[in-house]
Amino acid sequence: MPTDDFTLFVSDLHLAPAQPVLTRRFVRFCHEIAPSASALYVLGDLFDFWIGDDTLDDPLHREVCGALRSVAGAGVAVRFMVGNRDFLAGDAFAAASGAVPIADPTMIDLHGTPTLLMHGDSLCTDDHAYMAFRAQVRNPKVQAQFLAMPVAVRWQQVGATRDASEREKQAKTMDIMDVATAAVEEVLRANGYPRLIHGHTHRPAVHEHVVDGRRCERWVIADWRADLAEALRVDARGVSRLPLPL
Ligand code: LP5
Ligand code: MN
Repeated sequence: MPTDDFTLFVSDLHLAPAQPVLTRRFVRFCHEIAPSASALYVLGDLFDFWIGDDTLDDPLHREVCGALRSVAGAGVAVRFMVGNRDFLAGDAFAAASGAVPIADPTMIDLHGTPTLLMHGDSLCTDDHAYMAFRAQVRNPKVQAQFLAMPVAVRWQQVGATRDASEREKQAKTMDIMDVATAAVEEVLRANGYPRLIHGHTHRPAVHEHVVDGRRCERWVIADWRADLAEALRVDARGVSRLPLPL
């Protein structure tokens, strides 16, 4: 298997108009690095907030969709999983970006290694307040009501929700906001003990889980910051972290 056959994973970029440096970096990544890959997987929270596909004309959204489209146009399989910030990205976003939606979780084979892809938030099962919130906002009826509101009202609600979330996070321990080992073990067991790749926690690391005597690696992707960003690169030799240029 040639080592130039590689797959890239990014997550938690949190692209937002207030952080143009991140968007510049993403566009550069899409033009200079991603076109050489066989596939690019975006594993959630590409956007800091996505309040509906009717905002596709926002300058940031146009720029990001254009960049992704150019990757897809180069023959790269571009795949997109939603995160807890951009789960309202739907069919119109997919059409505009050329990124094909994938479910959370999704199992793929990478050079013979079964690999499970997730955003990671659904593994934070000790965070009961978040799990209740998640169940509520993933309810299609709640989403339809939200999407029926004017954009300005949606932004107000998202702002209030973000503030409430930030307040509540202050009172939570780091342990509670991390993935729960029991949830990780359950998903590994249910999927035949694969390698797991996820984001969400912003705690880049590689963990080893021994489940029913089977050894599984769990790779946590880093979030993007003004001074540091990375992609995970997987080729026939394994997984590595690829620092991205400013
Ligand atoms: O995102 P992150 O990593 O900072 O925190 C998450 C959890 N918080 C969230 C909330 C988002 O950050 C902000 C809202 C996104 C809105 C998406 C847009 C579309 C909305 C569509 C609605 C149908 O995901 C945080 C976890 C943390 O990860 C670690 O896993 O702890 O969870 C919380 O903080 C949730 C709170 O504990 C409970 C929720 C409080 C919200 C109450 C809403 C009140 C305002 C209502 C206004 C109308
Ligand atoms: Mn997230």
